[in-house]
Amino acid sequence: MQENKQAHIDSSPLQTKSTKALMAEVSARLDAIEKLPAHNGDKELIAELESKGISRRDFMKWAGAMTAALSLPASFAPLTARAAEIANRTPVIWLHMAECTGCSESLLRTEDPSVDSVLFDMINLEYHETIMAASGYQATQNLESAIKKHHGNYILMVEGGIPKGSSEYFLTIGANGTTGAQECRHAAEGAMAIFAIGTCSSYGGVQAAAPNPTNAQPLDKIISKPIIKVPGCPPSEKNIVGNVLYFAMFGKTPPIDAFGRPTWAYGHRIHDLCERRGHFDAGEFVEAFGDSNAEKGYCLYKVGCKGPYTFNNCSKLRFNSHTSWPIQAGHGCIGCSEPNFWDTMSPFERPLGNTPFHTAYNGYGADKTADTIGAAVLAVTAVGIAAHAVVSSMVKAK
Ligand code: FSX
Ligand code: SF4
Ligand code: F3S
Repeated sequence: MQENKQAHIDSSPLQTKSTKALMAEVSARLDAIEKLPAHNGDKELIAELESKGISRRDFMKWAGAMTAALSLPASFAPLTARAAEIANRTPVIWLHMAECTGCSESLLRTEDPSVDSVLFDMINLEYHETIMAASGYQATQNLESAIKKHHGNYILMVEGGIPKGSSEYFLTIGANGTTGAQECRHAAEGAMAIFAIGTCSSYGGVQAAAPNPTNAQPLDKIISKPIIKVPGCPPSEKNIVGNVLYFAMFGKTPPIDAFGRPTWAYGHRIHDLCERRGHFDAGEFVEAFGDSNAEKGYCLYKVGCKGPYTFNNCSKLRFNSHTSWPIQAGHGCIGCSEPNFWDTMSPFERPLGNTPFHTAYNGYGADKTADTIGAAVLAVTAVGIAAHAVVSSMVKAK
């Protein structure tokens, strides 16, 4: 189980202040940010969006949806829009550790740019190895000067797991052979906020899967400052951008769950908001990939879906400009935003059944119903109609 060093900062500003007072506070914060120099000079977000075919009206609709996603009252939408418009004032240093770069790619490689991806382009990325031209000594120098120039004022984003201890040298970066852990510790010193981007940086990810030969660790095992975790392999662009906006507006970490994830994004079980949930409740399951039930869009539980144990908002916000998400595409959720999912959720195409599993909410209890149903379904799996009857009666009885 993951330790959570940040539980003490888990409180919503709306619980302690009136909406009006909070709006005034956010507005004053944004006024102060607006006075800072913009990193790309006269480039304005609205003009950039319009050049990509996204109108101001679309942008305001996006701001409304983002405000709702952040669990803020609708009256905050103009403030969310403003925070987005001035996102180019805050410098961001993005470090790559051991990973596949999928987190960056999820934001950068989009054929049909969304507000989120254009916004990400506008963000003052002072250092990001995937997109910068410099390499070798020049890159190292760029990192150093960004850290010095913006000391105390930059957001540090770290992607990837980090080898620790005697294994630290399994990951060296740059011309001087600095280890990943050294680089993280150094860059964390002057950061005003730190984001662990992706499951690797949040929980260790694929590198930390058994037998973890490089002793890869999550960022919170390397540095001791508070971290905003944005897991997912990769996380959606909305979850990255939403947390940046939240930090700009409130100057603090959003409320988090027991695994350190912001509850606005990771507060709901995939299973509870899944478009196939009606089929689960009705006992209608895909029995094998490619069967006629798959064509009908039935539930993927029996082919391994881990939606009942996974907390994320992909079913609501989806990926690639809201186009699709894993379950819509026809494969079960593999639990990619949960700690240690490579070990605990695999094999990915087989159900967990009643294997004990620890979720962020109430331990085993949160997914008890799904487990019970899953176990019953597996027991009668040979007779589809019987399974249907068993599940239906259990669902009615609960
Ligand atoms: Fe890859 Fe990022 Fe997965 Fe990890 O995403 S998409 S392996 S979470 O660190 O690059
Ligand atoms: Fe959706 Fe998976 Fe739950 Fe089925 S088991 S309803 S596919 S989340
Ligand atoms: Fe990951 Fe499951 Fe969403 S695999 S992307 S949490 S549907």
